[in-house]
Amino acid sequence: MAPTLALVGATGAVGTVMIDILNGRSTWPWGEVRLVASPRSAGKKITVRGQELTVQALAPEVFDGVDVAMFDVPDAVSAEWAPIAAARGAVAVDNSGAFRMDDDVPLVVPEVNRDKIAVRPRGIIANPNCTTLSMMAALGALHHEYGLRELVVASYQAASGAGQDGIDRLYAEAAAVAGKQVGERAGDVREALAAAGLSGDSPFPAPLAFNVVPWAGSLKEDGWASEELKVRNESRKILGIPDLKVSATCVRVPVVTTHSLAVHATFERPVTVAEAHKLFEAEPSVVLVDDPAAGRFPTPADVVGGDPTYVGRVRQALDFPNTLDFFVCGDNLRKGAALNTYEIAEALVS
Ligand code: 11C
Repeated sequence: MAPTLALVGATGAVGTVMIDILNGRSTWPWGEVRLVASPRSAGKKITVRGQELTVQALAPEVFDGVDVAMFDVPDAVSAEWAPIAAARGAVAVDNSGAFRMDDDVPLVVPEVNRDKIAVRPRGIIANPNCTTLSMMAALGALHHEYGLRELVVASYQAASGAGQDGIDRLYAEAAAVAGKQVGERAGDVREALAAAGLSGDSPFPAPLAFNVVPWAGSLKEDGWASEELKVRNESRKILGIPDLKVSATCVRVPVVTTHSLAVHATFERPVTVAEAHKLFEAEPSVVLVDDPAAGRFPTPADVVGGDPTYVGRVRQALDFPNTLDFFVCGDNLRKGAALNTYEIAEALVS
């Protein structure tokens, strides 16, 4: 019998993208699909592959008979419910941060460490953070050939990383500054937002319109942001390099969807730009766009809505041996979240 798939968080920002992904797959290994959400969203109708489904309220019984349950919900909801799904016989594929660093939970990017899905003592597989994920296919391909040793990254993260609230806030701020001459005097963006009633209650700690904000996540020890530590710890676990040297600075930019990263990666062996290009071209989930003379490189405006991650601006670092600099862009709601989760689910039944 064809396996049963559940999607928990079917009505959220990532869940909505997941529905789009389910509807667009060219192959379909599943039988029944169950959509699950909070009691507030229960009863909603959503069409999946031509069939209108009713969203069910999250309860232990919804996992009975489910083979794979994908979770696109906040950390606390996953922490409580993924083990319940696993206890009822499903494999939980969780997109939250609740289990990623648990030794008994594999953290999987199929292009890089697909083999890890086989060993899952808790019945849970974790999906990485969208910032880490956006560079993993490209980095994994390079690491496999040249042995990654050090990684220094700066991220340029989209508002949708902060969920629907982040998207709504960026649009509201953009409307408040539209047509105004702001960004020329310290404080004038804040004044424009205040005049539009947008002085508080933002998911971002500073204005995002006409600005960049060097912060993502929550405050951790010694001034690090949680997002920066996730990039470090998750990269080490996915690539299987526990002592990888990593330093990350995470920055929010006024982009709705698609995270970008400037990557400075040092390898055990020398690697040329031509060799890196060849590897990127051979990786099906990476698109190489690297012709600066023609003004061609990846940008979020061109990448959003796509499944692959895009790589460009590949350079050999002038003053650092065995080091490449490059720029990656990935849709943080697709490969960065829903798509990778779905690819893990599909790998489980293929
Ligand atoms: C952001 N990357 O852009 C975060 C969102 O650990 O899954 C995803 C947080 C996570 O704010």
